[in-house]
Amino acid sequence: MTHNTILKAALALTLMAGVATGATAQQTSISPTPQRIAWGQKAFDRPSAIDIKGIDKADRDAVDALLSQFAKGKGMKVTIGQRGDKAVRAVADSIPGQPQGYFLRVRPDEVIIAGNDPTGTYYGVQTFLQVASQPEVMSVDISDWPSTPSRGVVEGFYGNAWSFDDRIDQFAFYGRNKLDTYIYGPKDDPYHRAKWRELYPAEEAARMKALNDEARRHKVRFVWGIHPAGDHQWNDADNEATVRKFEQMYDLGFRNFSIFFDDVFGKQADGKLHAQYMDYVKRNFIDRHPDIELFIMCPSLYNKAWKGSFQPSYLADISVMDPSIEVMWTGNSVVDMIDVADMEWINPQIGRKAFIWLNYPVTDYCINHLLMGPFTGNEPEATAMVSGFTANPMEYAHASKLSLFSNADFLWNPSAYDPQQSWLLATERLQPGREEAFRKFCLYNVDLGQNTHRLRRFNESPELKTLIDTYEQPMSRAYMPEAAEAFAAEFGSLRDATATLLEASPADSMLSEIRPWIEAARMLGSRGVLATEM
Ligand code: LOG
Repeated sequence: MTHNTILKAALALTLMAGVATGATAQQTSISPTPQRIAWGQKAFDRPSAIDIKGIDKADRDAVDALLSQFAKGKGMKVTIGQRGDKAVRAVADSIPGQPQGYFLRVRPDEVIIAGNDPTGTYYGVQTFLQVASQPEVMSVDISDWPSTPSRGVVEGFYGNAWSFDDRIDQFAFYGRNKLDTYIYGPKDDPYHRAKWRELYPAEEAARMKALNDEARRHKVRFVWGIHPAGDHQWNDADNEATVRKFEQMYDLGFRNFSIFFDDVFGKQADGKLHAQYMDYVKRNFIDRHPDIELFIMCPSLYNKAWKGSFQPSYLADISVMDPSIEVMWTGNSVVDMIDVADMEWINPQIGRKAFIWLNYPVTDYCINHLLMGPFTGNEPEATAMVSGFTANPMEYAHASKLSLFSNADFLWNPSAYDPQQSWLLATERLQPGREEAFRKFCLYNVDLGQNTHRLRRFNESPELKTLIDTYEQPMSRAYMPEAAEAFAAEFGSLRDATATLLEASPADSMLSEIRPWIEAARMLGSRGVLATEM
């Protein structure tokens, strides 16, 4: 590019940006995309204080979330409440009836946040915080609810488990993105798997309790999971050990539970024994605590490709379990995106809607890769056929948020989901002010490379690919200065983008977590520039 063309391009971009902001002044992109939204004109300038009506009756976590962003005092009037509360009676007819639904009205003289239930009120606040994140807050009416039940994460990978701080940070992120489920199953927590019979020692127990308490504050159901399948003896002693461990977790405050039977084979993978054991725990633990919500099982046969490796009756054997027990499923294979055909195959066999364990963006089987591309490949219509949908992430908790953000967006409102738009917004929210540099880096970290599970993403480094496609042939015949220039520009922009990220990395949890990949991308950029100069 000559200086002249750069100038022209820059001018064009500035003009376009100007037009765009002019037309959509201060309308924020809300994620997950609401089901119904009608924007109006400007309502008011962002207040620093709000005067809350309904504060005593409204859900405490919702009020706390509101007060984390605004001081309480003389200011904008905000009415908050739940269906049935006096404060929101005037809009009762506008509150959607779906679980976790809410109605939000932002007007020049008043804001109303009305939930159908406590989580709905909390989600109404989260949406309001996004609407009010601009200096000029726009009038809007939003009627919203999730299309998919139980949306979230299954921390179910092998290797370095997330840290305490990672998890605390994740729960706030889930709350903001309306993810309501976190299933705890890190294969390498000894008290989850290797030493499943042993109770957590006091110090560990206190930390687990702190995590569960924090999850609750963000309306996340922390599903505590146990993996006894490796050496369960299928006898009373081990059944009782399970209940004892669950009782410990119940006493710590846990109200959601799961049992994992994945990755065991032979006599440990007996469907009849699994079903009997699940029903035993249901009768002797779950049923004794009416306030327990979720009880989930991850079977040994958890994907279609493996059906030949287990007893032919495995799925039929577990299908007789109590119908309230959720059954996890990863799809057509271990690592697979979910479609309608997958659900049509599995649901009738287990006599219930499967609960999805999506093995993406987990990288425990391709650990030298980061999965930072758009979240694509799941069929929107399949979400109506699941009882829940959780994603197994990377051991890099912060970097996983890029994919989880879009997963949340997809599950909340599948028919409105646009992978590219969602990725653009996620990159902006996660690296505000540096989103262009971050996007450049991410686009070089999309594919999984050759791997045992054969999932590939071929849309990695598209700009570089275009250059190669354009110039490879003609360059083999004669040297082309414009090709060298084009390659140098692409490598140069990768080098500059990664320099920006490296500079910011000491103060940014995500960038410091993935620093080795940023260093590698910087080297690729610098080497590319040097090579083209040569
Ligand atoms: C494990 C899981 C692992 C994932 C990807 C399930 C149900 N279990 O093949 O712990 O993170 O694949 O490597 C699995 O997916 N086994």
